[in-house]
Order: sequence, then structure tokens, then C-alpha cells
Amino acid sequence: MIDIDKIRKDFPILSRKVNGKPLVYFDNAATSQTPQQVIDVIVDYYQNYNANIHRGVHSLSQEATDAYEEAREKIRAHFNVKHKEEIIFTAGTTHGINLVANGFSSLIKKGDEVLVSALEHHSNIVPWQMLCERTGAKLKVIPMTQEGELDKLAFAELFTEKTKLVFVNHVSNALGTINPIKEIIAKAKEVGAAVLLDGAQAAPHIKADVQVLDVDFYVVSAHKMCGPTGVGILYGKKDWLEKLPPYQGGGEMIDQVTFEKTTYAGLPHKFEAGTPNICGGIAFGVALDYMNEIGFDKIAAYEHELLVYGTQELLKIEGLRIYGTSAEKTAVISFNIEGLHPYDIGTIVDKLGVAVRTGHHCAQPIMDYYKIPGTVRASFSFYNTKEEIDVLVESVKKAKMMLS
Ligand code: C6P
Repeated sequence: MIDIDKIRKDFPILSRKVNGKPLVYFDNAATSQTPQQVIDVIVDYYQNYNANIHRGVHSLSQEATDAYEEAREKIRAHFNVKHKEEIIFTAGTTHGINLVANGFSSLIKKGDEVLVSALEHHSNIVPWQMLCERTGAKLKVIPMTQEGELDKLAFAELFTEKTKLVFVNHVSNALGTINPIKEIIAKAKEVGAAVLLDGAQAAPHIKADVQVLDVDFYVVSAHKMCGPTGVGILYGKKDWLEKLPPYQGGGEMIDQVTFEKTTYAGLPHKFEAGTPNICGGIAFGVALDYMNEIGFDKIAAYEHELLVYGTQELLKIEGLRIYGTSAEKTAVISFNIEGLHPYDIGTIVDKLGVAVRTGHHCAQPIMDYYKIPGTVRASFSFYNTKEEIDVLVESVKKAKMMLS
């Protein structure tokens, strides 16, 4: 069991009021809250050793470099990455996907096929559409079912010898579905395709082991796992990262520069042009320490309890429909109430202190599939409680009464 009272004390924001009511924060899939341990590290960095890294011989620069590289090592260990240089610091998931999609421009040709799933966030659709426009490759879509799962019967047939790349999220942000990634990776291997998993919504809840998964690329954002915004990582197998060209040119990604020719630095620096989010990287490492200390098994078990309770209580409201009913899902409840617009529900519950996300959740194809403009999405984290779920349910009931 997790010590929920102790954990909640670590998050100063959880004791504030919103619109005169105690904050109930259920927008964790958009961004998670930050424990004091991570806030302290950010303050300490700017108070004591703020300096550019990998450049200076002075002590401050050495300290900052050591702390940043120590964070890379923590991230390596967390995802069980084989080589430290397979971890590329990015600005987040979107940046990581674009880096890979851009790099594949030179490795994909007309007639090749790339597979995406119907459950993707726009970040894992648009960069690949752009790749297909540049190269003439064909984008094929793994369809979804009413339960919000990938259609397993359909997907096997989509893999052919022309399939070169497959990109799927580990967990859907809009519905919480945990996708059958092992089967997808196995199928991709049969046809020799590379797989990129968007781990943005999985990493805060499930500890992925990239070697056991044997996945080619895995991308995450720190801000969804108790870290700061503007930082994340791309994991890529060394062979792939060596084959891909640099994404951006600039300082730190070079070996030698002359006006005639530039040679590039080795991994990971080839993909880390310019001054990175140094403090963000260091804080990401500490956020992982924080979550690992609680334990991902305990986090998953507790969040599952919240999911079961929240589902049961919300379904007691007449006319409420939950989208995404897969048996394998994280603690995300996307719902609508018959006849009401999700935006109106979200606005009223906010007045009662409850933060949920409303709209298409940057996953318009999922909304199109269900023929709805959007949903109300309540996404739980390990620092939430059943009492907070009760507040959500009462607030939704009030919203329904006011709007009907
Ligand atoms: N989803 C949500 O409310 P960035 O913005 O780069 O940190 O992450 C983009 C992203 C990519 N893939 C998935 C599966 C995601 O959920 C997200 C971010 C947030 O659902 C903000 S739109």
C-alpha cells in the first residue's frame, strides 16, 4: 500500500484552493504535479550551480555537467537501456517523434508503407504524415473498435514486406487503453519494420523495459511524470541512431566545422544541438527517483483501485457514457452525458474546484470514430484519492442538473 497522506504532503499545489474550493486535480494526463523534492532541485540548481554544460572548464560548469549526465544515467537505468548514449535528451515527446520522423526521410522511399494506429495523439500522426508527403511513402492505419482497443484481427493483415515503420502509443491519452505492444513489436519484427512507441502516457504508470520489449524507439515527456515541462527523452537503439542523420545543426553536435565540411559528434551529442534544458534534465532524474522510491508496482495497483472506483461511481449517473472500456487501461476515464457538451460540464466542475480536460484531447480521429466533438477526461495519479473522486461525481451531478 502507498502512504497517501505522506505523498500528498509532498505536493504543495494539492493544498491550494481553486474558485474558493479545495483543488481536485484530475488533469494528470495533460501534465502531472510536481513534488517538493523536484521543486527543491530546480531552486538549488539556479541558486548554486547554474552554468552551461559540456563546454566550460570552470567548476560550476563541471558540476552542472556531472549532474546532467548523472540524470541521463538514472534515466538509462529506469528504462533498462543498454548504452547511456542511446538516451537523447529532448524537449519532450513531440520533439522526440519529430526527430525520428525527420531522420527517416532519408531511409524511406516511395512505395514503402508506414503504419500508425487509430488511437494516436496528433504528435504521433502529423510528423509521419509529413514524412509520407516528403517521401511518397504510404500511411496505413490500424483500426480501432468500440471498446477503444486496436482491432487485432485487422492489424495482422496490415503488416506486409513493404512495412518499414510502425508507430503506436503504449497507452492512449484520450481513452487510457494499454495497447498490445508486444504483439505489435513481434509482428513488426516478422516483416523487418522498425517500431516507435510513444510512451508519453505509459511512462507515468508503467515501467517500460526497452530491452525486454526489444523496441527500436521509445519517447516520453518528463512533465507527465512529476518532472518539469520542456524536457523528455528519446530512446533509440544505437544502430538506428547511428543511421539517422542529425535533426538540428548547431553547437555541441559537431566534431569539426569548416566552411567546406562539418563532421558530427558521436551519440548522444549528434542529436543534442544547442544549450539543452539543463535544469529540466537534472529535475527529471530526481522525479524518477521520487516515483521509483514509491514503486511503480504500488503506483499501478493504487491507480487501478481509483480507476475501478471512479468508473463504478460515475456510471451511477444516468445518461453517462464512458469511452474506452478496454480491460487493459490506465486510470483515465473519458465520458460524456447524453445531450450535454463536454465543455459545459468541464466549465461547471472547474467552478467547484475540479480540474478535468475537455475536448478532443489532441486525438481528433478517435472523436471522429465515436462521432462526438470531444469528451470530459478525468485522469488520475497516485496522489489522488477516492474522496476526490466523490467530489468529481457530485460536481458532475450538479453540472448535469444545471445544464438539463
Ligand atoms: N498529451 C494530453 O492532455 P508533449 O506535449 O510533447 O509533452 O506530449 C505530446 C503527447 C504525445 N503523445 C501522447 C500519447 C500524449 O498524450 C501527448 C500529450 C497531453 O493528453 C497534452 S495534449
